[in-house]
Amino acid sequence: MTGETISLTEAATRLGVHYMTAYRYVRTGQLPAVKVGGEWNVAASDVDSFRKESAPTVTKGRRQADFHKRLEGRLVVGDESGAWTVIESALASGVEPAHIYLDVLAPALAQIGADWAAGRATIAAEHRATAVTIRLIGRLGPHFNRPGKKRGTVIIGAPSGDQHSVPGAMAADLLRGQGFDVLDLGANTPAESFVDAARHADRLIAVGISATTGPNAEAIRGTISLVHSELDCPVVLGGHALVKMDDPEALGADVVTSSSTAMMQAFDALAEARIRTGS
Ligand code: B12
Repeated sequence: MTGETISLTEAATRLGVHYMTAYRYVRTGQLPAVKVGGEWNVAASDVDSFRKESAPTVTKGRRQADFHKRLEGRLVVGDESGAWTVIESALASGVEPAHIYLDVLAPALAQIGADWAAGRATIAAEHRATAVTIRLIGRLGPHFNRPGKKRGTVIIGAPSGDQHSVPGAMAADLLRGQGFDVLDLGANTPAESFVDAARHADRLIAVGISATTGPNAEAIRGTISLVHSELDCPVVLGGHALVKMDDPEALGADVVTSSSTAMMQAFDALAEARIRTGS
């Protein structure tokens, strides 16, 4: 926190609200704050910005669109209960669970990653954010359960050498919401483990490779090649790493997707094809 720092009591006075109201602003991620010696401290500049943004001319819609900003503030300080309060507020205002991932959590993480890359956020902040994110995903998971017969199984995982498990976990829930059974193998998955999981899957639709770490083409290629040589099953490749890759199609996957929407369409199409061929 840079510049003048004030207590939450002082912030409440400057905002003209009761202390408990100011506390609620903090816990719902609307007002950034850090706890020092058991007391919440707030940057005076944040109180000024908050006051301006809360002026009557500012619409309610703008505040609602800020869920990802609010969440980001709670994630970087590792405040799980505050982060969950932001998610609950978003759900209560009608944001669908899938959009909590795509429009609230993913942008918050992207901003944290960009801040880390630019030297504005510490590695510790990124780790705190990840730890809370994993717990938020655990709490959001049941929102993606769909009753009824499943459309088949998708195996998903990050290739060997890739430590990013969160993107695959989110992709897995999005697919569960579309009626698939999903086995999420997590980060740094050996190629053989993809094959082993796929061999034992009930009505296998496809293997999905979640690639986030950039320079990892050989591990991705090796995984795709082993799945193809051992099993008769399509491989779908997706994830943030593809954004910077020159020619991801050359890695040998049957489908390469560039967005979450394209990912869902790809697995939909593979499930439909399976029904058509009766395989
Ligand atoms: C959290 C995080 C970490 C955590 C991961 C913890 C975990 N358990 O997941 C830790 C701290 C371990 C980490 C490490 C590193 N990270 Co990192 N990390 C991030 C961060 C902030 C968030 C990632 C995330 O979860 N995003 C949220 C998801 C939802 O976003 P998404 O990727 O778009 O996922 C969607 C789609 O891709 C798609 N999808 C995902 N999987 C799949 C699979 C299939 C089959 C399909 C079809 C689609 C699909 O669906 C998802 C949901 O919509 C990103 C920033 C960012 N922009 O994302 C950096 C980021 C990914 N990391 C980066 C880097 C550089 C690293 C490190 C190399 C840093 C270092 N020097 O140590 C290491 C890599 C270590 C390794 N060997 O893998 C860079 C990657 C740049 C690049 N492409 O190479 C980023 C972009 C940060 C940045 N701005 O520079 N990181």
